Amino acid sequence: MVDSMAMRETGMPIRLAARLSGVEPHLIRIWEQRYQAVQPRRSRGKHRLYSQEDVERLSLMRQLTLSGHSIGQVAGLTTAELRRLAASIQATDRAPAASEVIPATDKSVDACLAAVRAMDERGLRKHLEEAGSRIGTQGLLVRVVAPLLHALGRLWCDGTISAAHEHFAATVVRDFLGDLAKPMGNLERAPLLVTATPSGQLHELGALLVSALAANLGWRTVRLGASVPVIELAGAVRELKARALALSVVYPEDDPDLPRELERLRALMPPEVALIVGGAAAPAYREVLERIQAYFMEELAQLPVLLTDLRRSAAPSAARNKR
Ligand code: B12
Repeated sequence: MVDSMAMRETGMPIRLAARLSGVEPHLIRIWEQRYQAVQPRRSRGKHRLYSQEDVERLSLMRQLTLSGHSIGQVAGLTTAELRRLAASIQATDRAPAASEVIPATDKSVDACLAAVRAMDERGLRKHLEEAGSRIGTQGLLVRVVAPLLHALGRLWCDGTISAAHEHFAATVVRDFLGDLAKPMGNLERAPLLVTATPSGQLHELGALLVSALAANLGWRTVRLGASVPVIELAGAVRELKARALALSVVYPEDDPDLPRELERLRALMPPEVALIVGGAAAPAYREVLERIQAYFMEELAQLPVLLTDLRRSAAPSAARNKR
């Protein structure tokens, strides 16, 4: 079992690093021993402990090797050089995604878009429900709802749909996700995840997607909604004895106050509570996220692995305070 507190302070074990990066443990060891691709710290018991940056390096090296580079060519690059190289490859010939957890968009997205164009709420809900029963809730969230939202952004941008269509769709999707995020069954002993967006971040559907996914994985979730001041976030996490706080950061990507606010948040939160951050604008705040050792997730589909791990390694205080 992973001691999450130790994990936050000193790194993660090879098993979790492998699952998050998509590189098998034996390959990680080979890349490390032969090519010094990463240099994990060691625990007192001499186990390897990987940092978030190690995981990112492994994930980038995986993309690059899958797209034809040899590990010897890329292992010595700095993390910034790896990012640049991976981005240049993606721009031309998109390499397979880091963890291959980014499945294809489901066919129902087109039907959902047609319902949005017709502003047909019943139709949109029907397509979402039908997809959910066909591919399951996780599939629905990752392969239908997220791609649908991305498509709406593109169509709004190129003028194919109006702002009214986008507002309509966001409203229906928000209600739909809200239903999915509601607690199911007896969750007395389940770990608790608080979701929100921080001050200045008004796009709330990423946080709702996370709530719905966590609820589907048997977590209790408390949704605080959009643009929540850090003092309130930290207070709620303490009061609720949450296991983790998930923040969605979508727009803008250049809020000069957000890095300081995130640092304050980390300092105000109990150290054993995991801070998870995702959303399209999150990479723009990568520096501060690394500094405060937040779990930075590029894809919603990476979340189940982390939640499963956090669940297994229930924080001591949460375990003591089962409600
Ligand atoms: C719905 C929507 C709105 C709604 C929001 C309603 C609401 N209640 O949330 C409304 C209509 C209000 C709106 C307003 C605006 N919007 Co808007 N909006 C969108 C849209 C279509 C979806 C947004 C969304 O929820 N995305 C969240 C998820 C679905 O996407 P994601 O960030 O890529 O996250 C993925 C993962 O990272 C993960 N994830 C997200 N969060 C988290 C968190 C954790 C912990 C984890 C693990 C994972 C995770 O889930 C996603 C799926 O994989 C996007 C299109 C898009 N591409 O996202 C535009 C978009 C974000 N909006 C945009 C813009 C420009 C605006 C406005 C400025 C428009 C305007 N001129 O008024 C305003 C800004 C308001 C403000 N001050 O913030 C731009 C931003 C472009 C940019 N980065 O510069 C986008 C990208 C559209 C576009 N193509 O141009 N918007």
